[in-house]
Amino acid sequence: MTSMDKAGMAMAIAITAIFLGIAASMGAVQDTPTYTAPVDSTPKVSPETSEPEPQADPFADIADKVKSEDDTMEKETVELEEEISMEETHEDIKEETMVEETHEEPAGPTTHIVDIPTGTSVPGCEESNACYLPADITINAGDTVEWINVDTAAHTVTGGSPADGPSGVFDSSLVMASANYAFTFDDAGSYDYFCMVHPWMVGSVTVN
Ligand SMILES: [Cu+2]
Repeated sequence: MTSMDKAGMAMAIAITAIFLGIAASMGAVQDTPTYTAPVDSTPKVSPETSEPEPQADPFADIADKVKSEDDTMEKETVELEEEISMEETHEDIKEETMVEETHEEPAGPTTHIVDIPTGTSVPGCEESNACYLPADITINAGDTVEWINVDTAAHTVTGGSPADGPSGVFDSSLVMASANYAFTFDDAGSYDYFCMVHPWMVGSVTVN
């Protein structure tokens, strides 16, 4: 054995002695009836291990998982918000286009004349669809139709049809000879009308 080995052995023995001493003292402590070892030793052991993190890791994992789910939801929310803002942009463009189209129309609302011809108080005009002239007219929303009774008899311009009766949308009541009746069509649609006195008299207004 070299002196170094001896020194090593001595060190080992010394260390072993220290451990034995500690073990003995711990045994002595445990034997002491007044010492409440579990309560006192537990807080001492915990800091010595200095590894509270492994215990916290499962929670950290859960926290990370929750956080990543939150991030995913935030991403989805942002994507949805982007889609909504894109739709709004499209609507804005549509509205702007519509406004431009409205501005491009120079004429504005117009009045269209429809005659109630002579001799319509007896049947026959319906054969050539000439009880109102023109019997079928197409106009734009906001335009007015003015019916002029050039006949010697009184007539009506009544929304609806002889089969279904008055629609209630418009009704001139009796328009006497040489009198007239006007109605402004604000809503697009197809409007049939007839004469309540002479049910063969029918016409229509198509509003674009
Ligand atoms: Cu009539």
